[in-house]
Parts: sequence; structure tokens; C-alpha cells
Amino acid sequence: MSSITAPDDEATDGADSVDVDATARGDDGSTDTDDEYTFDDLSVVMGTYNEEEAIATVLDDVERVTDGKAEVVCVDGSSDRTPEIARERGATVIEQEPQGYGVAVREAVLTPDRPVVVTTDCDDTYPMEALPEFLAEINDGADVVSGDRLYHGADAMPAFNRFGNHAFAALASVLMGERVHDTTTGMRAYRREVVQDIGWTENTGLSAELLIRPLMRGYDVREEPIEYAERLGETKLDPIEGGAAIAKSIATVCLEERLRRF
Ligand SMILES: Nc1nc2c(ncn2[C@@H]2O[C@H](COP(=O)(O)OP(=O)(O)OP(=O)(O)O)[C@@H](O)[C@H]2O)c(=O)[nH]1
Ligand SMILES: [Mg+2]
Repeated sequence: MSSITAPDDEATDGADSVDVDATARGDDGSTDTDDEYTFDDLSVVMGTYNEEEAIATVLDDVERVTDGKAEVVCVDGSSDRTPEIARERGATVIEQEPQGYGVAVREAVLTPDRPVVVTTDCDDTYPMEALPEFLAEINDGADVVSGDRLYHGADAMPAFNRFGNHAFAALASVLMGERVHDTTTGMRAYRREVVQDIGWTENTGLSAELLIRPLMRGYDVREEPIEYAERLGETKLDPIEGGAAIAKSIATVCLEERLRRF
């Protein structure tokens, strides 16, 4: 696990956050201590847009790994059977006209009442087996835990996307003055206050924004290496148009956060 520290302009008056390795915890992501979060405190949220090939697998994985305790919220714009399959598996489905990744995921992260919110894509690329470790990091004090797909090489990712994702991380690192390794990952855990307290503006670039704004405001943001698998079903992202939108979001959000400090 790599930990990112950033000066806090408001909350901790310039103090650096502390890098503390996660202590050993049980497989359910909890410890014996009563005041720590368990899977009963977790919402797994996602945008879903014609993902009928993947949704059963993704939701079954969440159910299996969290012993049926995590709540699932899908913000859905599908014209196929995706929402029916989600409802059959007990997910809360919010219907929304398809308007892009960020519009769906913003609604998804703002919906839950539970204190820990995990985002994922509904395409079977992200390992739900990592949920216990993500929760353990939150219990260890992290505000945001960000799945780093590039750490293990991301061989399942198309080469063009892999190159782009390395470039986005390099761009964001330079503009923030903090090294990050994967800015566009879809799998993260957040304390609910973090997503509630920050105003989100980006669409295709929302994933980068969800990392950059908390980091530049001094929240405890940690990257956690994760495996990344080949996608089930069709991609919803045009790599060229989407890539340009993400680069623009990174530049805009970094600049806004720098200006906000003055
Ligand atoms: N509701 C809704 N969901 C969306 C929309 N666009 C994308 N999504 C969902 O957002 C998630 C991310 O989209 P992906 O197509 O996986 O994009 P990506 O991860 O950049 O591309 P891949 O590498 O192909 O996985 C998926 O679960 C999509 O179904 C949209 O307009 N509306
Ligand atoms: Mg995806």
C-alpha cells in the first residue's frame, strides 16, 4: 500500500497526515472493536449502463465477499435487462437517463446513508475480494482508499488505455505536487462525509476529481494495489474523446484546488 500525504489547508493546519500500515484484521474487514465499521456499514455503488453480461457476477461477488451485508446501489440508464437483474439480487436501482459516467456515479455516491461508500464499475474488472482490505484501511483512519490497477501491471487493460492512465497519473502528480499512481480507477472507498462535503463538477473526469479534490484538501488518501480483470460486455467510454475529457478535468480540478488555497 502506498500512502499519500498532503498539507491540509484547513482541517489540520498544515500538519501532514501519517502513514500507518494497516494492522492485521479478520477476513470480514472488521476487528473486535465495536466502534469500527463492518460490512453492515458499507454501500457498494455503481453506474450501470447496459451491463447485463456483467451485473449478476458483480453483485454475486459483493454478496459473497460481504456475506450479504453490504448494501448495493445502481444508478441505471440501461435499455437491457440490467435493472431487473439488479433488483432480483436485492440492489436499490435508481433510474436515470444516460448522461455519462460522472452524472451516474455522482448520484450513486450521494445516495447511501451508510458511512462507508465504495464505488466500482459494473463490468467485472474490479476485485470485490479487495473489499475487506479497503474497509480495513478506512478503519485504520483513511478517508479515501483508491484501488491502484497499474501497480500489478494491468495486463488485462487495452494498451492504449494503460498508457493513457499512466499519463493521467503523471499529469496529476505534477500538477498536485504529490505522486499518485492511478487517477482514473473506478474502485475506491470513501468516508461518506468526504463525498458529501465536496462539490463535484466533472462527468467523464469524475473518477480523477474524486481523488484529486480530497487529496488537495488534506484528507488521508491512500492507494491500494488491486488486480484488474478483462471487461465483460461493451465499453461505454470512447478512449480518445474520453481521454481528452479526463485530461481537461485533471487540469481544471488541480487549478481550482490550487486557487482555493488562496
Ligand atoms: N447510468 C449510467 N452508467 C454509466 C454511463 N456511462 C458509463 N456508465 C457505467 O459506468 C461504469 C464505467 O463505464 P465503463 O464502460 O466501464 O468505462 P471504463 O471503465 O472507463 O472503460 P472499460 O475499460 O471498458 O471498463 C460502468 O459500470 C458503466 O455501465 C451512463 O451514461 N449512465
Ligand atoms: Mg470499466
